[in-house]
Amino acid sequence: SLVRHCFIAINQRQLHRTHPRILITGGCGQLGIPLAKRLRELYGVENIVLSDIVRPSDALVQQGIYRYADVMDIKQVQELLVNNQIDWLIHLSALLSAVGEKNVSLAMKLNIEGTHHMLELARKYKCRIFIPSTIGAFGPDSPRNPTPDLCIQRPRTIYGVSKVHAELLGEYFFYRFGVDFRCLRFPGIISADTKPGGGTTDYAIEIFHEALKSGSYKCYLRGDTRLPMMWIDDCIQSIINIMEASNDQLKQRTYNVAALSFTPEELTKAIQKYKPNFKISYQVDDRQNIAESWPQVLDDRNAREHWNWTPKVDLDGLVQKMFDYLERENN
Ligand code: AKB
Repeated sequence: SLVRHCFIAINQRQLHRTHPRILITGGCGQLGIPLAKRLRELYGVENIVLSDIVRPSDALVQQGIYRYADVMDIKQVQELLVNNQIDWLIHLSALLSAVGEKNVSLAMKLNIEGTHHMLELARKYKCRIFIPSTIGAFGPDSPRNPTPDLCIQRPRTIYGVSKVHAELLGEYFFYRFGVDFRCLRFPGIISADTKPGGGTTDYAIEIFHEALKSGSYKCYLRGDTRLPMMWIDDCIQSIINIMEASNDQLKQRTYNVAALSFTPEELTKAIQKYKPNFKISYQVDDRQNIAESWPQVLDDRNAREHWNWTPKVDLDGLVQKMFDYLERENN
């Protein structure tokens, strides 16, 4: 009969599914949009569900499936996961470091309870789950140059505390329930086409916009504040690499990933190669304290050794890509 025929066809489609079906939460932020774009190229538009609580732009809707999902409402995410036969969860919803300090209760709710919900769903439905961590998961007692994967972690921001919580809980779910939890500690991520959402490393993006707009930038960090940073394409590639790595390759569940480290002074010099008249001045605020408690250089040798992590973009490459994109946009 027709019903039986359809049933067999659906089952065959499932059996022959070669790509994972992926749900991205908090997908309208700095990482979600470029990540969805790349995953759609790799695994097919129909296999990637981007979700968030914001109204998407027309362009975003045209790129593929977009659904409303609030990670505070576990049932809603559960329904999305079941209806779309999700295999991998990529949980990006979080308040970042600077904005988290301005709204600690919301950061606790979203970053901690949201993570509980996603880990529970990964356990229940046997999904592979990726949750990003950050250099913010380290604190003033951690070694800062370089900072290894395993060391003292006593962060002083709610963002950092919530990310250590995610690392520990994810690893607990892995050892206790076999949840395929994977986690990367990211440096400041620099991108041209998507904006960061209230972090301490945001200066390294704002500076480019101001260099083009006004030719000068007032930086909220001191000129000698060294922080680890990474170009967005490298970040996206690292997520894909760790998600595709075999369980044998992963000797641990949480890895540092690094690319470069620079100070505002060094970034200014690199910018001045393209814009010789560019000027920087400094007006330091609370974010300086946060930055000073974070790693200056991340030690990512385990990621390099275990699953061949290799970033591609250096400081000059990053500056060039940033100006290329922004100048194209302005014209
Ligand atoms: C922030 O500055 O809060 C983020 C991060 C490094 O996690 N960009």
